[in-house]
Amino acid sequence: MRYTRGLLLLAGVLAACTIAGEPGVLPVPTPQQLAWQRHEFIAFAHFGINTFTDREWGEGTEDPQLFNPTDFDARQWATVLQDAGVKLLILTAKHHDGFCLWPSKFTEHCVRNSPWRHGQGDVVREVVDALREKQLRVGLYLSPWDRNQPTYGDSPRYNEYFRNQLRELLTNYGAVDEVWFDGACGEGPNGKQQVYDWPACYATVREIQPNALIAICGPDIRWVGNESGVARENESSVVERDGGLAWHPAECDVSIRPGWFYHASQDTQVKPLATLADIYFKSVGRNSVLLLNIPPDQRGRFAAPDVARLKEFGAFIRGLYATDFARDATLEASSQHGPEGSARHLTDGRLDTSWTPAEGQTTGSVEFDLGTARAFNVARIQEDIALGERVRAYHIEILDGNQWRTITDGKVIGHKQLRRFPEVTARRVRLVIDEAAAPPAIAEFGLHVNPFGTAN
Ligand code: FUL
Repeated sequence: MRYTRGLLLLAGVLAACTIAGEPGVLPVPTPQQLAWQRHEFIAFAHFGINTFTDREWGEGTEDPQLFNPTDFDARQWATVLQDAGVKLLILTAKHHDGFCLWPSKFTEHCVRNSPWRHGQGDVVREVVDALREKQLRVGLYLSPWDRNQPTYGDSPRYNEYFRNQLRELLTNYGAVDEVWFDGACGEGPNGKQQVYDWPACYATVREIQPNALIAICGPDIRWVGNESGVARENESSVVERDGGLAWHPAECDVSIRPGWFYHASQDTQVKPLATLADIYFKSVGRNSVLLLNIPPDQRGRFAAPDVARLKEFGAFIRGLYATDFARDATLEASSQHGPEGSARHLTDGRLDTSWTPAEGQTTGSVEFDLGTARAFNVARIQEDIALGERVRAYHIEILDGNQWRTITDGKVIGHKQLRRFPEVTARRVRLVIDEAAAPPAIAEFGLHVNPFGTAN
């Protein structure tokens, strides 16, 4: 089994060191990447034959008769996800064991040969319908590595099988926003290493679902490099590719439990709220999208401990933003680019309007007078990334007695930074842009309270 995600990680690290970007050549997201970044929090559901064999990786020899959820309810998934603030769900339509959650006409290793709904069921259909009822977006995981398929390892023949399945999935279930291709790759029964035909896969996705983003082994969304849900500080969406710069934003995948699939033995190991909160700051708060896995159980529902935790997590996220001491502050900018670049855009709740300093300036500051001294421990800064990542260095300072004191600083802002620091009490706060590749366009600024403090 070869793992290509390591290479992707290396590419990401190199990219982070080589961001150049002169004004005018800054990469920007496609409209689809922009919408995706603004989802911030999305989910994964690992569900399949492994759910019934209590394994993480099936061998492909499992009997489809084992797949038999006793109380399958995709609406429960959708309701729980929506309440938690999740915007999109990626379902494992096929994991490495090759078992398909939809009745594929290209294999017998699928739900059609299971007792569930007397072989008439279609998990993909029920999940996409339930998601759409709640205005949630759809993503599909289709594992290229297939331990059941006899043609695997016979590269051209398997590639055709894989593309047929991809075509089937992308044709029959309406709009798909994200297609997740894992890099795991093994040898087939013939002892040969399978060589995937990625260009043909991408062409198929583009042809059938031009709005779908291709993640991980794909050009649109980048794996962050670990499975702990943690981005680096100053994680940038701009990477070097083919000698130029490209927009390739990071996605942070992590499971709410130790495993990706459900195991009753892990019911007591659902991550504590404090851990999820920390992950949120280290993913969404570091200019990345959080992809949190919640594995449905053998009933085909999210298990009680996960449901409870997601509820708390959703409440934590809403609570974090509910208090914002900057919202009603009096603002004074070092300069601004006419009414369009007015500093008041920093607190208007819109990501498509921003404060921009006067013509041609790439540095500047805005002072927030909160009216009265307030205690806070998180600052939120957001660029309008439709215009690219422009800021290269910034800091935030407070007036402490008669001295301005820096409480946090950084390089990349991007869609969102949530900067944690030991609680401070201040009335006057200043956001200072020290360096930018083009006139900065700062969309939002907020001052919040994290109940877990800095250390979680
Ligand atoms: C990995 C897979 O091998 C795991 O089973 C899981 O699907 C994870 C998200 O990606 O590469």
